[in-house]
Amino acid sequence: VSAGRKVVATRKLLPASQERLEQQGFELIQWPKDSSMPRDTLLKDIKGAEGLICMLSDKIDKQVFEAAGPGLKVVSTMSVGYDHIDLKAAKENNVKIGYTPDVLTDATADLTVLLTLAAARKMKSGVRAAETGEWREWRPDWLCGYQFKGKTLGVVGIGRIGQAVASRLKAFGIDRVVYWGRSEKPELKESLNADFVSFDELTASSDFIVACCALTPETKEVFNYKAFKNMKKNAIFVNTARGGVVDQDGLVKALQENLIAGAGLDVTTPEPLPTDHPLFKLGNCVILPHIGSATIEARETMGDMCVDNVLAALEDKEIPFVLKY
Ligand code: 8YV
Repeated sequence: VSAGRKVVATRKLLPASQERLEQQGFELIQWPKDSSMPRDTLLKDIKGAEGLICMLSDKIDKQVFEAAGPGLKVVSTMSVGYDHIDLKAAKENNVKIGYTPDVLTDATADLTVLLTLAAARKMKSGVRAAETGEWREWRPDWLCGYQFKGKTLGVVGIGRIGQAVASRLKAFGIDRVVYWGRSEKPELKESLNADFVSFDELTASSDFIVACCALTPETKEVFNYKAFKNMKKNAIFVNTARGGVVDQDGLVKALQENLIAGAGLDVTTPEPLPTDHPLFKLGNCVILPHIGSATIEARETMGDMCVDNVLAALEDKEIPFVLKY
């Protein structure tokens, strides 16, 4: 039935996802290498496709929709974030967007806690010291970091992931949770005893500051030098959202000047971050290669959801995980 109907994937999909698409008889064009499909290949291969499976590093803009032609029904992104998709162009071209919310909340919240602990307890310097022989005598003041008990956590973007981070860190002893975002969420007073504050109050009063927000015009580079300067000297800043919420030069300067105690980043600008970037030289900055959702459980489910979204759209059924935009 579906012979000749094409689905394009910008990455090599998990085997289970490939099988499901091929069993349905769709022609699956995927980039065969361990990298992402180059843009010129995407613009060529997308012509006549009905479905596109993509990731955050693919820019899905007007040009892509135009290259696809009128047959494109769905863009199915293997992510909860959708800042890489031009929603206006999607609407103009009558293309639905499928995404993968919820199933990566736990994985990403766990990794946010990991980075917060790593930065707070000077893990990078500790690992280096252990591996290089810099570890000699025990000293009472060596590699001392900060603990959570009685401290304030500031969450920028307290959606699903931000709330999961706050409840985890409360179990570590966090006393007060403050948040800033698009709007106040009164129900969070009940569930997390969390208070809505201004961005300036959040940065000035928090000991741990986590960015879990979407990248939007309001959050773009909201963490700039001025914001870091406003933070406490003992503040730990963690970003598992998008590199674009940080003015990275401002962060480098703030860390070099010890305006804050440390940072943990799972996201940077650009990605991958060049290995000679000054952030890598700083002992008080831990960097991971955007692995927030990288658990077997989350990624398998994300892969399934992605295919569910494509198959539903191609069968003209309701898309199960559709982005309402
Ligand atoms: C994805 C993410 O792994 O879901 C998101 O928004 O940032 C990660 O979980 C990444 O986007 C790959 O598409």
